[in-house]
Amino acid sequence: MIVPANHPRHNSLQQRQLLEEGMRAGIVTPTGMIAFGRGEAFDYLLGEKTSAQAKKAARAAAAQLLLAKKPVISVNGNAAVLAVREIIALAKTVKAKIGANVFYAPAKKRRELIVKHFKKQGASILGKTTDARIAGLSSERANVCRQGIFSADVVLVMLEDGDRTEALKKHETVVIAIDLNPLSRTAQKANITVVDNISRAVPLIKKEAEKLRAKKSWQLKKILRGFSNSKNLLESEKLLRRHLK
Ligand code: PTJ
Repeated sequence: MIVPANHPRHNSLQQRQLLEEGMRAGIVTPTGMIAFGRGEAFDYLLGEKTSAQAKKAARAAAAQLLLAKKPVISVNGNAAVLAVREIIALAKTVKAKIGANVFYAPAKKRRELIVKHFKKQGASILGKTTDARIAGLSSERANVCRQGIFSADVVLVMLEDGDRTEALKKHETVVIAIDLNPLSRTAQKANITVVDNISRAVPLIKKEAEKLRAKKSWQLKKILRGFSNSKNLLESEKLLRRHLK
């Protein structure tokens, strides 16, 4: 189906279609549709646009990724179909590896399909096979590549359940999350949370990274010192409440 360009809900309908196609291709888990629906509801309440809080968090996220020695962008089924080109572009800008990591079965098959999906767009990513486990996770999310997520100092996660952020933090990894729900466990536990739709947040972090690329490391660290995730999340929550009044 072609979504008419002038339809008032064009972006949302297009994303739904990408998910539907992704599910038929075996990349997106059926539960991913539910997760997406939850995100859409939050996006609606946030006015479907990037907030000032999200912009601040995106700047901090860009600074953190540029400071990282071994940054990795972790992608699951939803992220792969919703933002494949944007993720590749961000990875190039901040010199990050990309790794497929999924929760739902058939995990190995789905990771292979995600790797293939990125390959079609010209990017080689990790995750086809795994050779290490993140401690404290009993789900498939524990299975990672030693040279990727396992040894990363900074990991960007998006559209996720909360367990892994907690486990990664115990593993002494700095976690940046993209999550439309400022109250979610992932959002609350991450070091930096960008409360925005991944379709807007990923290009925004890239844009910020391009602006910050020439900065010295002390200048990037200063940006991080000036950012409080808890305050930023509280502001995002207030924004939601204002929209509900
Ligand atoms: O591909 P897999 O097997 O790894 O599946 C992963 C899913 C997405 C099914 C799984 O991680 C899951 O169930 O996630 P949750 O617990 O529903 O959490 C998803 C979070 O992402 C929720 O807080 C949503 O509000 C948020 N979210 C949904 N869509 C978007 C989003 N955040 C940013 N952009 C979106 N488009």
